[in-house]
Amino acid sequence: MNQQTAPDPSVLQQRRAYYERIGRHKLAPLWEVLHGLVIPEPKSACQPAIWHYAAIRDAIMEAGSLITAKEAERRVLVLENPGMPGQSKITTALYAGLQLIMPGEVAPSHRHTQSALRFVVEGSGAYTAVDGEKTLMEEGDFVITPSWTWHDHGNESDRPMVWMDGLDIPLVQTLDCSFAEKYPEDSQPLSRPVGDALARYGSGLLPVDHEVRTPTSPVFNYPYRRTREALETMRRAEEWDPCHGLKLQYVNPATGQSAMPTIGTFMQLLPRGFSGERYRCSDATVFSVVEGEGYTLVGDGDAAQRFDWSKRDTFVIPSWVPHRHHATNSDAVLFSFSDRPVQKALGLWRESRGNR
Ligand code: 1HN
Repeated sequence: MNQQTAPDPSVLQQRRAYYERIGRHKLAPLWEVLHGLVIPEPKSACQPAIWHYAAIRDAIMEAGSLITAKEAERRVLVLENPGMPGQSKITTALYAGLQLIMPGEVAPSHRHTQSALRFVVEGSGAYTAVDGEKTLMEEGDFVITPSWTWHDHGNESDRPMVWMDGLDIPLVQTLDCSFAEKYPEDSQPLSRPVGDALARYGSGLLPVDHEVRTPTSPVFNYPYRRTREALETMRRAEEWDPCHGLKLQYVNPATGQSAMPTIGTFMQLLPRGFSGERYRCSDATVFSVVEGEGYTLVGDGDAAQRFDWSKRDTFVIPSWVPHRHHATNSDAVLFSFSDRPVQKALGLWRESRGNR
């Protein structure tokens, strides 16, 4: 951009008066805002942040004695990005929260146009029901609630369960296409046995006459046991990505596309002692630590922050912020999600490795 000399005060005065006049016609001068609109690279209100589970677990459990899941509808502590307080966002386009469901509770059935993912952080054996089918959830499971499907949750185990919710709420808000309604009863009727969707669509097979009607994966629980086993088998090939270790993306088996249309989901293995190379991408990413411990260096040089993490911690890296993952004393496994499929569908997504 070429430098220009500042205009004369009288010219500035004339311009201000002009802006005032045209404002009455619902008009505004682009030239005053252009350089803030079309910027050379992403500059986000979203800040890097980490939530240590050990530091917040008590607060999550305390919510369990202050309000029931039924009264709250969903008893969730929002993971608020500190750069966007009060906006219920973890990144500019996505929402995340930690949901608690106590033994014996039911979170009543409803549906909405926002798509949701659940990533199980603590507990075993609670369920979610989606469109007439229940799935029992275990730590590390990735569970999908597709847009406009009835869903309710319950906990028939004897321990609390906590999962991370990820939803495309800010994205849907931007597009003004939020619709929602409550089911007339707390729990929806079930029409298929537990495990049906995984057997039908998640075994490298599809029903012979399967037709793709919606973009969301027909598999709605991707059990951690299977994902972990895939990573463990793949590691024997010793083909490590310098930035990501071993990284897989969850896909819709009927289309080969991302499992959810608006949210990309990933699982990666960093072997013990892994020291990742610098990486950045245009999709702000939320990480949940499934196993192990390590740290992520966020940013460059003096401005770099070090996020030390261990099992059950959550951290977020904003768009285009360089970062490097390290696994210290053990193998580490990271789940992550972002708005990558949206950016890719629109031809916007970028990434860069190393010092670029
Ligand atoms: C929702 O429906 C759930 O179904 C969780 O568990 C979190 C946050 C905002 C709007 C709807 C759920 C939510 C939500």
